[in-house]
Amino acid sequence: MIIRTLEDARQSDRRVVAENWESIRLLLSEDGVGFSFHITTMYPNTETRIWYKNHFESVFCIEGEGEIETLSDGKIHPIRPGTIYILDKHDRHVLRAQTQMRNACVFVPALHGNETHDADGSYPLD
Ligand code: 9YT
Repeated sequence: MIIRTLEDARQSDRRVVAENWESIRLLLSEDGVGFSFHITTMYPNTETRIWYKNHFESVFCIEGEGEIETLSDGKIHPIRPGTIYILDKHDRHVLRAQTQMRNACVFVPALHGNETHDADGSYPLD
C-alpha cells in the first residue's frame, strides 16, 4: 500500500509548475500501478489549449468554475465542482478557468513526473 499526503508531495519534486497551472503528482509511473493521479490547480482567468494525444485523462472538478471547449465541434461545457470530464478520444480542447480551479486528474499511461505541455499541449510518450 502507498500512503501519501498532498502537503508532503507539494514540498517535493512532485510539484510541477507551468504558466497556467500547477500540478501535485501524488502517484506516478515509478509507483507501478499503471496510472498517475494529480491534484491540479488551474490559475484564474487562464485559457489553456490541450491535446493529450498520447494519454487518456479524466478530470474531476473539486473547486472553482470554468469551461471546456472541444475544438472538433466548438461545443462549450461548464465545469463546476462535482463535474467530471473524460478525454476518451484524445480530444483537442481549451480549458478556461474563470476562477482558480482545483481538479483531481488521472492519466493513463502514467506520467513520469516532470512533464509539462509541449507546443501541441501534450505530454510525450516515453
Ligand atoms: C486539467 C489539465 O489537464 N490541466 C493541466 C495539468 C494536468 N492536469 C497535470 O499535468 O496535472
